[in-house]
Amino acid sequence: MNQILRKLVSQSLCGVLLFCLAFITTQSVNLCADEAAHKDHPLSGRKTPSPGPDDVDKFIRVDRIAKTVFIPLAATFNDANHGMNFNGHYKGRAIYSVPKGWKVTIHFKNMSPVPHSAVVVEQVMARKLQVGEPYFDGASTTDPLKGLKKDEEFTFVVDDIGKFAIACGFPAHSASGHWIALNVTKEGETPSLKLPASPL
Ligand SMILES: [Cu+2]
Repeated sequence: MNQILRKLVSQSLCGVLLFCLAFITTQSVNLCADEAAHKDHPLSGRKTPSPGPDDVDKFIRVDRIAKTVFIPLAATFNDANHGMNFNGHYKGRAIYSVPKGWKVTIHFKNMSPVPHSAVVVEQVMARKLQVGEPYFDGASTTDPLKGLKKDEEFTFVVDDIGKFAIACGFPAHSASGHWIALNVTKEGETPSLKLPASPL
């Protein structure tokens, strides 16, 4: 009888321990996921100031060996330009430069309930009511005219030198300033991001 009781107690202790372990593991996985999200996308909020020159490293990650550039891109990062901004900037005032032949990965996140999207077009197209097709293969979120995707990553190779825009493809947004600049420079140059000291 005593033996059966001991066995029962040890079995239930084991169960409790397993439950605790599972709980702790889930919690740490959640923490890791949160950390990863924050790493990709610096914190935003309606009243968050637009990032300036000191914040550049948070908005561009460069791998010189793999020749890749990673850009976290938050639509409606804050209230600037009535929310029609990327990472708090608009009308081309944030300027990414990437040398020809490099691969660019953009992690798009829409922080607002209003539809937004991202599509890379020639800078002259950014003034149009509809910005049109992406200039580089794969350089847009899915169905940019509708802008229904909230979180999407896309990768493309910049195989032409010129002045481009990362524009919102939702009708009239880019014409209202919802775009930032992407310049494709000569091969051999260093990727960079210029952020203005103060947004308009
Ligand atoms: Cu938009």
